[in-house]
Amino acid sequence: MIASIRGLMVLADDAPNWKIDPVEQARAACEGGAGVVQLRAKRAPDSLALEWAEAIRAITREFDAAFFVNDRFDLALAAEADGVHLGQEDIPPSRIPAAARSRLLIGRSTHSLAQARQACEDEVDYIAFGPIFATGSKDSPGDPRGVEQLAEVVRAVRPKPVIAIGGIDLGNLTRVIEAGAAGIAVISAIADAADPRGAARALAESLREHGGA
Ligand code: TZP
Ligand code: MG
Repeated sequence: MIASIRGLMVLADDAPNWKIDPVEQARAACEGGAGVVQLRAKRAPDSLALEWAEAIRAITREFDAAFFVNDRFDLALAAEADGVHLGQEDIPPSRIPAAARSRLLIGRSTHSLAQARQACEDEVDYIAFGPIFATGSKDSPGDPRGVEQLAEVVRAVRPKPVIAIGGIDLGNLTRVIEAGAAGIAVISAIADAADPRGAARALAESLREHGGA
């Protein structure tokens, strides 16, 4: 079982605008040195999402990376993922059945200080906070929260790891790590890159350099 979630988390996403599918995104992420992959299948039927999850589980095992499934603890269990990532509109962490909880880590998306504090009370394993910057990768992402709010959340939930998300790239990740984030989660920085593996490597290296890995 993974001790703590930090560093580079790549969301392998099934939006049709990306040039490569979630499994290819996951492979590029792992080859580039990502420590965590999260499958974010918002559109695919369950049977295809499970196929992707099983393929990504095999790749992450090969690279010793952690694997999370977005939204769905049933798919996470079926694919033997390390954890499930729950948004504010998903089943609340406290309602995950104990038998599933004992096998899965839980990440929680938050968009405010109050939600982050609640996630802490729910004893999740990491908190994602964002969007930090503007992003086109999520429907209705809300206003960018910025690095000051990120720093406030980090202080409020310490020592719980906070993963920053939303519009993060090589150009702004230093500010995110300086604000105290334990890591970053990205979609377009990998899925939309001309060289996804190289993009993952550059992010992972920069994170290590700045103490965020
Ligand atoms: N949650 C908050 S912002 C976001 C999600 C899933 C999208 C992040 O994508 P990108 O392309 O890294 O901005
Ligand atoms: Mg969700």
